[in-house]
Amino acid sequence: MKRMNHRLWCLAVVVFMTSCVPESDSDVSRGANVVRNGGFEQVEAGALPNGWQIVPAYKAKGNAAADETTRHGGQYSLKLTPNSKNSSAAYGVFQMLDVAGLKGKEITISGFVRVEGVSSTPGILLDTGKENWLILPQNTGRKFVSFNKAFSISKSISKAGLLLLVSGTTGNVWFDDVTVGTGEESSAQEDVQIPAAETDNRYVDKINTPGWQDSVYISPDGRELYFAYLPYVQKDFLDLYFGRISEKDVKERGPFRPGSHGKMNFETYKTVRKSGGSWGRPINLNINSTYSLYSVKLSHDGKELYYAIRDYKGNYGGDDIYVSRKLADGKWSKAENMGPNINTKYREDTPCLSADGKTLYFARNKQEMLGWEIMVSHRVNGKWTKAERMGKPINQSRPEKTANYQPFITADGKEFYFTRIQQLYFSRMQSDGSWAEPVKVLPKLPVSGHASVTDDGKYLYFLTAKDKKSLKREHWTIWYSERNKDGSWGEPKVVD
Ligand SMILES: [Ca+2]
Repeated sequence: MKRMNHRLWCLAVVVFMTSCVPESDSDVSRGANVVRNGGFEQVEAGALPNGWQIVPAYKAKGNAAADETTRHGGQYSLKLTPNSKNSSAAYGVFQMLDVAGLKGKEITISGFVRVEGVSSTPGILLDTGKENWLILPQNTGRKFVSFNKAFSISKSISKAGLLLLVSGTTGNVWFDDVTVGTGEESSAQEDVQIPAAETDNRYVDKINTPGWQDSVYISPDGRELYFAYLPYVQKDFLDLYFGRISEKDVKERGPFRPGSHGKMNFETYKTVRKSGGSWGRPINLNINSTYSLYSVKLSHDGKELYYAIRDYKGNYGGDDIYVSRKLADGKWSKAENMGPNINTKYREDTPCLSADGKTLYFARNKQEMLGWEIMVSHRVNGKWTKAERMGKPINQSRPEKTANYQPFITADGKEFYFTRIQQLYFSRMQSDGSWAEPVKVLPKLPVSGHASVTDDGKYLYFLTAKDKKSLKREHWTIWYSERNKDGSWGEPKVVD
């Protein structure tokens, strides 16, 4: 699925959940929570099957109709024919589900699909305020193939809709025997994120995109690159597809993302370096949810992941710092708040653990833009001590007039990188153990931030603006620099 399509799908879903969802339950299926008419039998050929409606995404064109000539058992299938002028426009049908029967359950979506000649990937979305995607094959070779995927549904959902979607300009997709089955009680708890059944069902095609890249981090071994991503909705994009949403709306409510009902959130992706040196497809981390998750950093043993979550109900206030532990299957455990010695009613973010795992650096802000200070906490007998401000010269004497944030300490503990008002600085540890006066790392760049350095000291990854037109934070991209023999950093290069 191309990223553009994903973005449009997102918008389609937002329109769906915010403007189209019936508040009454008169149109929901009952009983065994099986999708009504998922076999598409109670219908006339050429008509839209009963119980299904067109997803009201603006200007997404196509046709949905029962087809008696192409079917998987039964009398009919549902044929979707995308016919939008723009290949990224999503088209599809939906129906509301019985939300009471889904809450806190493990559910399975299954059925059969045949895909021919579409210019983009079809998919099924179970929208419960959280995206539950089932991405389907782009071509099934003129035959029906089965699909089946399980999802854990939170107890706190208030609506649920099932969407069958395809984007593009050409081709046909047939669905048959679409079923939503419920199983045992889910282990999902109230209002916590639910790890996706798979981590690779949502992705972006590239690392640097027209969307918003943030908080990049290179792993200690240089093999994994993490970054926060937000498919920023451009004004021209809105005008093109969703003319009813004004720029004022975007300013007031933020850009749009499904699952958050009008508020868009950062998600963190990971890409792994391939044997040839290029980066693989960025994969959505399983701890992402309906909040902004950003600024991830690994412990050096790779067993812990530290990060920030913005404006989450479980926070002490503002952004808080969380930790997840690596599970046996390679996924990350659910977000665990680091507690009141680290987190407060103020904003805490950009954590960074020392290589020995005993010191945690992060940033705290007590006001709006300025006022960021770098904090430090120590792990003593497995517990984190009450965080204290780092002294000068990393922090400054008038914090309300400046900002120091995004700390990073190198594996040898001798170089300390951080951002001071949109410029990367670094300080070297002196022989007496104190930090030298910080200096700019890349003084030629107009802006820079979020530095991390590989353990071998050879590579620096960071964010910057490619030119003066890109100075707005949402237009920065991910760059790197290679260490020169004299210890300085070489000409910055964009990551592709
Ligand atoms: Ca906080």
